[in-house]
Amino acid sequence: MRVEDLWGQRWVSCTNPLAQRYMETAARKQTLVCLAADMKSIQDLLDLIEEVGPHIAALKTHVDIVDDFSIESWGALVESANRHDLLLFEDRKFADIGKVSQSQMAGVHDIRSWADIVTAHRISGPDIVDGIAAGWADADREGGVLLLAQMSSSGNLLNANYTEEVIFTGSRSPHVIGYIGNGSNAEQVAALRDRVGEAQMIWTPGVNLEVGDGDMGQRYGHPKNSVLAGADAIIVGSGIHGADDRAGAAAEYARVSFEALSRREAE
Ligand code: S5P
Repeated sequence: MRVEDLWGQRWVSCTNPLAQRYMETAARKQTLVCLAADMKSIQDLLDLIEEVGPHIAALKTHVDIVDDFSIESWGALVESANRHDLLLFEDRKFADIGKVSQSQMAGVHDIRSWADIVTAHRISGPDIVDGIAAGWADADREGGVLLLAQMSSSGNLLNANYTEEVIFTGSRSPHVIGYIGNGSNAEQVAALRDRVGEAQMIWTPGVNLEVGDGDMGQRYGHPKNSVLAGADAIIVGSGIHGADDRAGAAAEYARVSFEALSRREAE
């Protein structure tokens, strides 16, 4: 299917190069899955990517949970992500002042040198986005920020007014490619899409084929409902890496998400 037919208005309006690369990859591989690869060793990460790589469109990491991290061995993960044509997304959830966020893009993990996308909270002020962008610029690279507009965890403090401020900031910055939305609640995703319009992405964690409460306050909605409500990527962790048949699970999330997008655009 042609990418413009699959994505409709989103393809036309959402012109950020990283967003366009994601949409092309998703169309070619027929999947909207961003894998939340919450593994604790580099070998576990590499094994997981080898198994599920063909069924996912992006790879999300938490580099600071990897026990045996070194910038040299991380190179193997970057190489693997490139080989599978995956955007590399470090879910760092930056939250400090702009200047410190710029420094945190460097440091031991040197996120600026390998991540295409990072997450950030808006809590400290809008300058955090410029700080992160300056971090990439220090490494002669450009990347995209996903601002947390909603969260999937129960009791979070991101209320509707806060979400509004996040979108106000994000819509004015060329560095913000979109938002994290609450995939556990399709009505919230639909409300977010109404406010965001067509020009930016919404990626939703808190999705699982088994809906309901997860561990430690996590909540899950169905990935199909999230995509029908306006999500462009589903962020799936334990639904894939916790499955007995990880490749089979990834293929199923790919099928469900891709079918939902095709249905959304046909309606
Ligand atoms: O609100 C959020 C935002 C994020 S980025 N809720 C989340 O769960 N996440 C991330 O999504 C979280 O850090 C984890 O990596 C992933 C969800 O994993 P799962 O195992 O619950 O699917």
